[in-house]
Amino acid sequence: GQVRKATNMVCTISDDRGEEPSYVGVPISEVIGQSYSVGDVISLLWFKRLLPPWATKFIELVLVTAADHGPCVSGAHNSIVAARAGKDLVSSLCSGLLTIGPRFGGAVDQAAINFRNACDSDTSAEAFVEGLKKKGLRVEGIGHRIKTAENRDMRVELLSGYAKENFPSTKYLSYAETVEGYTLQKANNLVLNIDGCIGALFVDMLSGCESFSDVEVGEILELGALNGIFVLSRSIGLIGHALDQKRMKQPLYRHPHEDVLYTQPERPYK
Ligand code: Q5B
Repeated sequence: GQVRKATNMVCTISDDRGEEPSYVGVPISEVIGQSYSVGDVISLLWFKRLLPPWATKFIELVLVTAADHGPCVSGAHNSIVAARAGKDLVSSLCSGLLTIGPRFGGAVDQAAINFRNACDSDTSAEAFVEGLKKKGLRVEGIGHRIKTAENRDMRVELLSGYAKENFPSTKYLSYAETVEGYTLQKANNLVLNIDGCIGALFVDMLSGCESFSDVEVGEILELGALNGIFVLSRSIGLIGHALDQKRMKQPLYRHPHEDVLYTQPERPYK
């Protein structure tokens, strides 16, 4: 008889063996024929579900809103420097992507986890913020280099506005806004930032679309899927910056001496 051989890989999201590829069982002809959106495809391949239109529209709004934030942010800066050093497009993109982390663009999952836990356990904003401070931790999703209470981040306003109009509930966003109310008493740049807004709203979305159990929502956050949304979105901008530099044939970047404080000590030996 036939001997069953153990496979070396398991895949649960797509199949390319038949006449046409399929995404979580949906043939590509249906994806195209029924005009699935990018949000639908992300829902299928990342969450293995088809989510309701208000949710997939939100995913797409995040992709559009976080696609670029100018040349001065860490990621764009790195992509620009790499492109000007003559690196190819993929390397320039990767150079920018590698700056995404806890301080820049990669605070989405941790912000979501923290806001969710604190909200679900009825922790006051003060206890939440001061508890993190005691542990020497920053409040992920709070704070911005240039945005302040007086110079609000339009992206946060737009995403919050959409959610308040279209989500069944925005209780985690409300919690994050209460935290912002507390942190703004400490410094006026400790605003709810784009990472924190996306994080809180994703928890509202995942909890509100009735497709996931509480455990599954927690698992999605632990997997890092929400930072993945920022990575996907910002890749659009990073590629744009690399192409922009190459198109203009910009020369090698060198940081100006006058912008560096040189403080090496006197030579301690002969
Ligand atoms: N302090 C974002 O800081 C930034 C605090 C805090 C408690 C906080 C900071 C931060 C948490 C991580 C986060 C996402 C590093 C940001 C993004 C995408 C972007 C980027 C763009 C785009 C900014 C000065 C003093 C210190 C700190 C205290 C600051 N934040 N304390 N909790 N959250 N946030 N990241 O202004 O006593 O002097 O030591 O880490 O959510 O990445 O546009 O640029 O689209 O590209 O550089 O929007 O907030 O100030 O680090 O010198 O801190 O404030 O402990 O206190 P700053 P720092 P002290 S959105």
